[in-house]
Amino acid sequence: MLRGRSLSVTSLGGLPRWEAGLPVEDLLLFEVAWEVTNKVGGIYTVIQTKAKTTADEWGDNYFLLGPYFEHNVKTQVEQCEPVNDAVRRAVDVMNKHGCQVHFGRWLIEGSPYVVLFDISYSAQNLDTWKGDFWEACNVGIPYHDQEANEMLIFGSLTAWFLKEVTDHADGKHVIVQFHEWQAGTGLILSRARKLPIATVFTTHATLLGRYLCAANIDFYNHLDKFNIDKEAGERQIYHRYCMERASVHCAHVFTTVSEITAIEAEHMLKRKPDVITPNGLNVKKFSAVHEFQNLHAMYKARIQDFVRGHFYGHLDFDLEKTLFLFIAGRYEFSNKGADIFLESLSRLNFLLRMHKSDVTVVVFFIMPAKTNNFNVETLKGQAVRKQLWDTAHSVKEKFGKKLYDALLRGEIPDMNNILDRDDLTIMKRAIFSTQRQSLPPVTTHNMIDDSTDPILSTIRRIGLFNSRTDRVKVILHPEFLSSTSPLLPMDYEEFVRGCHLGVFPSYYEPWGYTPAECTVMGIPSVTTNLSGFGCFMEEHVTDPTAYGIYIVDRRFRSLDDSCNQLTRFLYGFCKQSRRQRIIQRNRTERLSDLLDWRYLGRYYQHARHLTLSRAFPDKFHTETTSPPMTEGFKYPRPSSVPPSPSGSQVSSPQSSDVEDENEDERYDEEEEAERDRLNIKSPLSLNHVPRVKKKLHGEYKN
Ligand code: G6P
Ligand code: 1S3
Repeated sequence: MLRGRSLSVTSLGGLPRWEAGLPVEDLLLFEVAWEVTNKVGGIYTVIQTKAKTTADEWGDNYFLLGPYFEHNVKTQVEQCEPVNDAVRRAVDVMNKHGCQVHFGRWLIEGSPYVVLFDISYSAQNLDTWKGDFWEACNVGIPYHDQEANEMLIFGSLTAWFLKEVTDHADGKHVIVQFHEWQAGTGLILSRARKLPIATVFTTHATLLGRYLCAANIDFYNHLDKFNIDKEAGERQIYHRYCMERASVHCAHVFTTVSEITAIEAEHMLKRKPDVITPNGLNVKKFSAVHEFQNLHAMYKARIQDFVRGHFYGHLDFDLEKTLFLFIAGRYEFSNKGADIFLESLSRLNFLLRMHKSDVTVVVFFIMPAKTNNFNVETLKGQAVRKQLWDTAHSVKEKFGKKLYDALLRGEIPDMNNILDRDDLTIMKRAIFSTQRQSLPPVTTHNMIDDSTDPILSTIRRIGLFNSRTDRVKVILHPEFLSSTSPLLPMDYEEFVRGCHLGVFPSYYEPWGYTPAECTVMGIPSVTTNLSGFGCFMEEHVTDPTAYGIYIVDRRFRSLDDSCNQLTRFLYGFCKQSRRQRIIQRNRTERLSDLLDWRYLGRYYQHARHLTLSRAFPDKFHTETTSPPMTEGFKYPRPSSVPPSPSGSQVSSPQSSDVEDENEDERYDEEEEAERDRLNIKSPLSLNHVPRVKKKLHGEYKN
């Protein structure tokens, strides 16, 4: 089993100087990815968030290579002339030879230079370039696989560009990092043409891993048993698989984003990664700790408004005792764990009803699917809410004026007559408009594949229809969020901040940015020990649950047991008081340092050292390539145990069926924060307080 490399305690003191040993001014660094300026999935987040630290280190010698799409460039890129001679020359030469190569600065933090190739403009070369690719590696690409064809053009343009640059690099050594199979053809062609470059290939997910997991195969227990050629062939991705595997083996250095994907890569791609490069984020710290708590309150109010409209006529639950949970991401039903989440929600619903809980849980599924726009009932809900608001407002105005006039006359108005018949009529009509014949909808859009959609089908099976008696309500929003939406006008970050818990019980998740993003915003989340992020947290945080990172065991337990564990996490979360949630959010946010590129960037730096030493051994020596510090760093258990100050919520999964009913009032947030800061053992530590044991197993059957 591969061992991860831990951060050193000392590493948290400031920016590491890994690049200090490298003469950056004598080098050029290129990173190639299909998602440069082009948001498709997680690789965009990697590149975009990392840009600032890399640009800070490399300055004008850092370039990102990606595809040109007019709408992306118009909104994100400021076109300009290259300053670097070799790059300017390469762009000019290619443009003179009938290509369309654009150069500019990507308008994100760090404003890195981008070189963008117009793929469609060079499409007439496809057949010739297919021939070249065959010559290089004997991989043929079928004409009907449009995506693979586009990647071939992208790769051919990349290799051409790198050839022009290296021909005139003026003694500078060139490092090129290629992300994922889509960028891999550029690597294969560059190596076949023996370009003098040091290469890194990074895989963010293997093709076969994604396909096999989505097919509900017991993937992790059979890693060494798959006939991989056959599996790829049966799924008609053999050529893509060959492109991926060839890229992996052509690279001087092979990296991947997590240990779990390293193991997977070893089996699926037959090479053990040289370096694991965990994904980071560009973390922005507020100067005052309470600032992110205020944002939570502010955005929660916006979500509450939406819920008021969505559940009009059925708003018989207390919004102050309502928790907002969500799952978000690429719509891969079982890979992203939507299946087990729904099952757990059904069990949670049962538990909350059985225990007559006054808590209501509203769960959002933000996963894009094919739709025909918003459905009428959902839009009507927001219109009804608005109408009620306007009615209340106009009656309030009249009431206020009458009251004011009466006070001016020195009278206390007769409260029985302060509202006239018209006011009562308007209010009655407003109330009548909230009557509805149907239950609040479980989806906000008209789904094209309504009858076969996996989320809707499961909702039908488990019967979570938003009825009055349900304590768990479900809303599928099959479109990414946008601040310009007429329904829920919030962008993703605002929405996350307004929620209470992100739930991402993935089965296939090489890294998993969604829980990481929650963490840096101080929102607790659920992840799994099959996700790169979950494993990373397990490794670096002594008691992740204490910090609001709930890790579901999907590796060593049956599906049903994992489901019970998730239910237990959710039920425990529902039993927390507001004060306990606030304390937990403070703790969650403290982990954000661990996820900052300023620290995690060192693994990329190490990969660059390593590739230079392998590609140019005479010039760069191996002793400069030792891996990042390995003495283990762990976030300690918060000093004031119990870390998860909840009724049923305890620090670690093993003991999570222990309860303490009376903890609620025992903590003072400020006091605790100060104790943590000074690392003083809490006098209120409940380590020794007897707890009521309660078995939750067996209670979940509907
Ligand atoms: C933040 C705000 C508090 C608010 C709390 C609600 O901490 O600063 O003013 O009371 O959020 O927390 P809850 O978990 O109930 O949404
Ligand atoms: C992949 O994107 P995905 O959601 O298809 O790459 C991401 C960035 O490395 C990673 O976070 C994710 O787990 C992978 O699956």
